[in-house]
Amino acid sequence: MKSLNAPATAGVVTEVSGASYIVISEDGTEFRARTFPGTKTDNGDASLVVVGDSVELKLIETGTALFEAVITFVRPRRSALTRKRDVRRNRSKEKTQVIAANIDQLVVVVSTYEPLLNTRLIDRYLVFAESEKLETIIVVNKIDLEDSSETREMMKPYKALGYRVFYTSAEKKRGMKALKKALAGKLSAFSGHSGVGKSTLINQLSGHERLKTGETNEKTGKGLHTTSNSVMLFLPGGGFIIDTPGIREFNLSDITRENLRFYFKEFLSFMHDCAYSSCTHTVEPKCGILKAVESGHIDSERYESYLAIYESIDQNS
Ligand SMILES: Nc1nc2c(ncn2[C@@H]2O[C@H](COP(=O)(O)OP(=O)(O)OP(=O)(O)O)[C@@H](O)[C@H]2O)c(=O)[nH]1
Ligand SMILES: [Mg+2]
Ligand SMILES: [Zn+2]
Repeated sequence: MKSLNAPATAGVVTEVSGASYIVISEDGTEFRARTFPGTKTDNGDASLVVVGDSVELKLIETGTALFEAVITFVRPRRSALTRKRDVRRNRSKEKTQVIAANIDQLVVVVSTYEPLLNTRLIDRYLVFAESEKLETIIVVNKIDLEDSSETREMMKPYKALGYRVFYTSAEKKRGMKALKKALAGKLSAFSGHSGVGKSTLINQLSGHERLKTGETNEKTGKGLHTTSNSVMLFLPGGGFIIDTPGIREFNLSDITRENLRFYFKEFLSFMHDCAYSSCTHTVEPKCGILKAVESGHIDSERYESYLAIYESIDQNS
């Protein structure tokens, strides 16, 4: 039994359920932990402890107690995958909810069909990843349902920009080896719409049927939001993966209309052609970006995404 005065230890949060956390210490021991009013942190987000957090623990008497440790300190986050709670009227920053912390790599998962491939969402993720300087890979799952040249065509601009694209079928176990290699030795978070197959892929990759997976709606092809909490799993061969709940729309709360242009990396080499230094690349004459779109140097779908995100950013926020 661990004694009350056991030395403090540190670990990583792998699971959150209500007010209870699973923390794996540096030597691989698992603890059931909780926070207490004295839990300290310098992180400003609404979420005190999330999956991926590095925390300091104080062990407590186990005996009859439900918990084996209390979290005394949540260390600063190196990175954070966030989403905004649906509180339209109160758009304060405190409402940003962290889904996963300290990730090295963001894995954007889309599916070819059910739900249908959506590059607008990919572009939102990429803007976020560029702004956070996060490595990103794109996974196109369910290639057993549809693997047309159109699908591959849609992904060409991403490859041209240097993003790595993986084609998989979690169902038919295709493309798993290459994906596994890209995840080795890193902490990666899988994110994407509900029903694209994130949990199914992670079950395949980790070799356990541990995560619950769900059907997609027959009529709409949309997922049913099966995963409700983030969970971190070990990848045999090295690396960790965080499964996250399906998102409806990806939050870009820290992006402004002014800095958005810097996160479309293909814009960078054409911006100096704009007549105005404050060019928004929407309606201005002599705009280097618009010219590049017309000449085909910038993909028009990517530009449409820029406009859509630009429009969606509240100027006053
Ligand atoms: N045909 C086909 N179906 C798949 C594939 N991968 C997953 N599915 C199915 O898609 C449905 C949704 O899969 P999940 O893994 O639950 O999707 P998810 O992305 O985790 O969804 P949320 O947890 O709701 O965000 C399930 O019925 C899976 O069996 C695939 O490669 N091919
Ligand atoms: Mg899931
Ligand atoms: Zn311009």
